[in-house]
Amino acid sequence: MTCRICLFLLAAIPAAAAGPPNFVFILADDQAWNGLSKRMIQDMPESGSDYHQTPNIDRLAAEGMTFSRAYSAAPKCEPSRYAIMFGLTTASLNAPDKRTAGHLRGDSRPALANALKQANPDYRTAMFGKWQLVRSQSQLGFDRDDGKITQNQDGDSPDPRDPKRMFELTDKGNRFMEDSVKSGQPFYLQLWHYAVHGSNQSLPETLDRWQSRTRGRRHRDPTRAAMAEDFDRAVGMTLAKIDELGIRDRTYVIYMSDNGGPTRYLRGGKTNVTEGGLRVPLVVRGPGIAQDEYCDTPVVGYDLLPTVLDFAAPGTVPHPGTEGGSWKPLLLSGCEQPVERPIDRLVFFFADGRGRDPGPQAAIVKGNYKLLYSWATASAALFDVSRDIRETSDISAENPDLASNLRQELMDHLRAGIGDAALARAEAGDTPDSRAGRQRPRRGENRRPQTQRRRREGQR
Ligand SMILES: [Ca+2]
Repeated sequence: MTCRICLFLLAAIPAAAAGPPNFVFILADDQAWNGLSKRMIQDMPESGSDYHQTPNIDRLAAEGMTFSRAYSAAPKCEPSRYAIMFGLTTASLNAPDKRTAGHLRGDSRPALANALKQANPDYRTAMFGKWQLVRSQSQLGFDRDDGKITQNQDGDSPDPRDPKRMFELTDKGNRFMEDSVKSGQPFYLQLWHYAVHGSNQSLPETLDRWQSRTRGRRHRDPTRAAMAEDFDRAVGMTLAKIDELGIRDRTYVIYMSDNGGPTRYLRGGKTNVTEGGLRVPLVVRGPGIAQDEYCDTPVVGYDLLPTVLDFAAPGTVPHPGTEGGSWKPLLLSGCEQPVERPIDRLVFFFADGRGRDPGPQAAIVKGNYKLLYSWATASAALFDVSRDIRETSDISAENPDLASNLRQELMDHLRAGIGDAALARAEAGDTPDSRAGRQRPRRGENRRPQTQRRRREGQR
């Protein structure tokens, strides 16, 4: 172990010598925990796809650390992204869905790019791709963005050679990296892809190849597999540019999905706070991180803000109230060091229960234990997800004190975030989204006609 730590320290020296590191944060949309051909748990075949092929992202994982138990902050796009930007749980942001984002508590806080530029004004920042947040990219600290296009929910593209606009935003990101290197400035680049959200789009020739291939059991939709392959190619173009520019040894690449998706293994999927909705692929590569490591420490999307600050400007204290913790000690120790968070719990809250089973839910995670609470049944269930990843055995009866304490801690956290009145409404079945559901869709939210209808893959 001593020798391993020495290697980590030696590997970290070039980054320190080269000045502040760069960051490329690639966020997939709706990619399931087992949506990559790379397994998220080394000895568990079900943790990888038996159909999709993602060689470039798999290679990235082999060059860095794969997280077996990474959680999105929420089981849906907008709240998950808000939480990443502000380093807070969606409950504390009071942003369980985009319709409630108008009264975000995070609005007065510096978002990730704001905080990074405050810590070191030399940083150039850019955000390309799916945004969907109420406040603009520039308000949240980005120097460059691609504007209104980011309100395109599905990323549907009129260009058959650019499915999901994946190559367009990759090109923008590559040009931004080139410019940053030319100017001699460190950079933070967000590439928030529209892939692999439905509706499925891919290059025609890619789809042709997948139509004739033998399908898997967990994944079996050729239109989705073709989109995953094209998306992986786009990620490969970003990685190739990093190598071409000669900045791999001072660039951290973070690859993650914004929420879970269909796995045919884990319980639930998108819009559930069960493992299927929250557990996502996460890979981090960069200076000081050993190759081909797996880490089963629980981490969450709202850890990214303190992680980036810790690498970019060591010693910078995140804004008071930040709930995420830095992954830096963990990444540089081969998963030996813990993630220290101001609060010793992960909390998930999803209030949008309109027409969905099982309705509004919340969850709290502490160590191996996870307590799920459902407003539809006003009941809680306790799981040891280290042994029961599929959440099949409720152990609350055998652990009544633990279940009771976790439930109380969860409700206290929610109450502090959304307030007594909102919590009382949730208890009464009147969630923010059940009320917002009666509103008319906002302008710009209408989808383009789908080019390839997504086939449902047994999400539940
Ligand atoms: Ca999503």
